[in-house]
Amino acid sequence: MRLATTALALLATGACLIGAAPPGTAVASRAASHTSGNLIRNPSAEQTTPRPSSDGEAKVALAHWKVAKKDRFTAVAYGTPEFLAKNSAGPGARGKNFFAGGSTGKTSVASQVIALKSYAGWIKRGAHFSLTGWLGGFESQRDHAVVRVVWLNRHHKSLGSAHLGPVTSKDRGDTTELIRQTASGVVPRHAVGVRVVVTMTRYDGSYVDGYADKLGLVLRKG
Ligand SMILES: [Ca+2]
Repeated sequence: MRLATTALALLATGACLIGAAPPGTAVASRAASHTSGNLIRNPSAEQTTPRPSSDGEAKVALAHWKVAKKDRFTAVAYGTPEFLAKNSAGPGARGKNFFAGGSTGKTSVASQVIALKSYAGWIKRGAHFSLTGWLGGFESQRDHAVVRVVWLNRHHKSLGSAHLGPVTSKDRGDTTELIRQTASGVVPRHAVGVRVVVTMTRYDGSYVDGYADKLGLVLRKG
């Protein structure tokens, strides 16, 4: 009897502790559950096979990104000569690599499609999105990067889009660097997916010097 009473008391204490989380904790976890976290996979060009070449010229495979065979879209390591330096203006916690257009061609494109099924409830009631990324290029060359999100309905047709960039050589003051860009809005109500497309375009030189890193797409409950 005595044991049973103690067990019950412990159970009651346990239940009480679970129910009595500090107010700050409860607020924080509620807020966190109202945002999706970054939906873009391999958003910072860190997952590559193999590692970027020492001259930045080789095409490496980027996990989760689709790149056409003819395209040279790739990842380049910070600090590669004639590219972004490790201390070039750009994002903090940038990792080792950034996205680049690659060694030849006029344009280079990488894309990925993200299913939004888990957020159907939010989207129906008007979810907000925030698209962020760091874009740039090389010295005075006009090559640039654009990041576009295209909202897709269940027939895979576009419901609208938003984009970042381009950041021009003038924006960069003819410096090799990355500048943060943002876009936001409301997710179209019939969206069941979103295609993220990174396009690098060359105007000068032979390398497609559109650069990008640390891309983010976050949904927020409306
Ligand atoms: Ca990176």
